[in-house]
Amino acid sequence: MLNSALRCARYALCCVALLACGDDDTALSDTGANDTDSVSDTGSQSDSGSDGGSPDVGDAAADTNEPADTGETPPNDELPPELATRTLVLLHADTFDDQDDFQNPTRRSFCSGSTRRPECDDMPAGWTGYSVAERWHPEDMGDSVEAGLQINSANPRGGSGKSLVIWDESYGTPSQWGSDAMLSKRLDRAYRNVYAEYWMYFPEGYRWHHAGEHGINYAKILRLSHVDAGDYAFSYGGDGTNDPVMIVNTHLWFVDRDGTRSERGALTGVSRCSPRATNYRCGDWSGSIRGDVESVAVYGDGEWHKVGALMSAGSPGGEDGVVTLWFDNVQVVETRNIPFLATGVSADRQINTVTFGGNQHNYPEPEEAQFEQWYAIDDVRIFAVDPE
Ligand SMILES: [Ca+2]
Repeated sequence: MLNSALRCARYALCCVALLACGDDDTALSDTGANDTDSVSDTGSQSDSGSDGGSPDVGDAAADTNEPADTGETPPNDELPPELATRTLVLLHADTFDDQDDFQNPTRRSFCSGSTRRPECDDMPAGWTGYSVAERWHPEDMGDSVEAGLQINSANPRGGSGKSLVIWDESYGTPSQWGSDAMLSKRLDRAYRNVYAEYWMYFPEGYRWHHAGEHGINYAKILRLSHVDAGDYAFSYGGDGTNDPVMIVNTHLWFVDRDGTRSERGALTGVSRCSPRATNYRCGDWSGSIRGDVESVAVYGDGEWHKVGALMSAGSPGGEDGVVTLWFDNVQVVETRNIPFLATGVSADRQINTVTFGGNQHNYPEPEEAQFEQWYAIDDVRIFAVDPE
C-alpha cells in the first residue's frame, strides 16, 4: 500500500522545491508518441503514418495559442521528492477549467502543423494539436454515442471546473488497437530533460479485457517525444514524424490462480528510439520500462491519481537515456541506459512535444455491443528539468 503519511511528508518538501523554481519561463519544449511490446502495433491508428502524416510547411509556432492558465497557480503544487534538487521550469499547465467545451467534430480529426482536417478552428487554448480516430461518433450516430476527445464539466478533478475526458471504444482483435484520442503540446523548443504529469480518473468499474484471452490490455496516456520541425505531431513508426519517443501506458493484469482471479495494475513505459527508420524498436534493447503499482485500486477505484514521467533522451550513441515514473508522487520505476539516440543521430533530437491520451488495446465487449467507457485527465503540467 502507498504510505500516505510518507507521501504527505514528501509533498511538503516538494512544495518548497516548486516555489523555489517559480513558474516564469525561460525555456521551451515539444511532443511524443506510443506503442508496446507483446501486442502488435499493426492496425494502430496512431502508429500509422498514412493518415495526416504529411510534412508540414506550416510554422509550428503559428498554431500555438496562448496558454490557458497563465497567471494561475496550479492546484497541485507538489512534485516528486526526487525532483527537489533539480531546477524545474514550468512550460505548460492546464486545469481545463477555463477552456471552452470541446469535442472532436468528426470521427477522424487530424489537427497539427499544416494538417488540418476538418478546419481545426476549435483547438483548445494553449494546445497545438489534436488527433482522434474512432468508430462511433455523434456526427452520424447522434447522442447515443460519444466523441472520443472531450473537454467538459462532467468529470472535473476537485468537483468543479472541467477536465479532459477520453472515451474508449471496445472493438478490435489481439493485434488491433481501438479508438484513439490525443491532445498535444509542442514546446517552444527541444529540451534535454522533460517532466510531465497528469491526474487521471478511471471510474470504479472501468472494464478491461482479460489479458489471457485478448493479449495484454493497454491504455496509452502520455507520450514525450521529438517531432520533426514543423511536422504533424501524431505520426509514429518508421515512416512517421516522431523519434525518440517514450510512452506511458496503464494496464490491468488478471492473475488466475487456484480458481481465484486477482487483479494487478501496472504503469509501464515503452521506448522508441532514433533513427525511427531503422531503430524505432531500439535494437536489442527491449524498450520496456516496467513499474508495478497497486492494482485495481489504481485503475478503476473512482479516485484521482497522479502520474509523473521524466524523460531524458541522452546523447547519440551514449545509451544514457533515462525514464522515471511516479505514481501519486512515489517513484515506481527508474530505467537508465536507454539507447534513445543511436550513434550518428543528431544530438538535437531532444524532447519537444508532450501528448496526452492515446490509443487503447482494450475490448471487454464484442464490437456489436458498441461499448464505450471514459476516463478523465486533469491538472496537467509540463516542466523542463535543469534547462540549459
Ligand atoms: Ca479541472
